[in-house]
Amino acid sequence: MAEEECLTELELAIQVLVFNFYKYVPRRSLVRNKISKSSLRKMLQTEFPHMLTDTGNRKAADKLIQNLDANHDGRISFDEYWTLIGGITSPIANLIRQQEQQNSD
Ligand SMILES: [Ca+2]
Repeated sequence: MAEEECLTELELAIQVLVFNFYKYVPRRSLVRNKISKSSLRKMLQTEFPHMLTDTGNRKAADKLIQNLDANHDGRISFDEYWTLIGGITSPIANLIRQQEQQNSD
């Protein structure tokens, strides 16, 4: 990997997203590369306080986590985590598109 100072803002952002996943994978289960549902709940509350404001609501968080666990193995894989990132970014993309449309009117 190139020196960090050489990375673009986008590359750094991607690194942050990847590192964030591994921050919540317990060291002893690194091989399995999966996060437990309780760790994901902690991640939602700690890392997304502005974007996922409903996660304090345990029922809403449980429903989100259940939906993310696509293969129903009770754990969150990197791919399933990435679905969460996609779900968070897509409304932001829509908002930017709307603002740009309004600005061009
Ligand atoms: Ca899973």
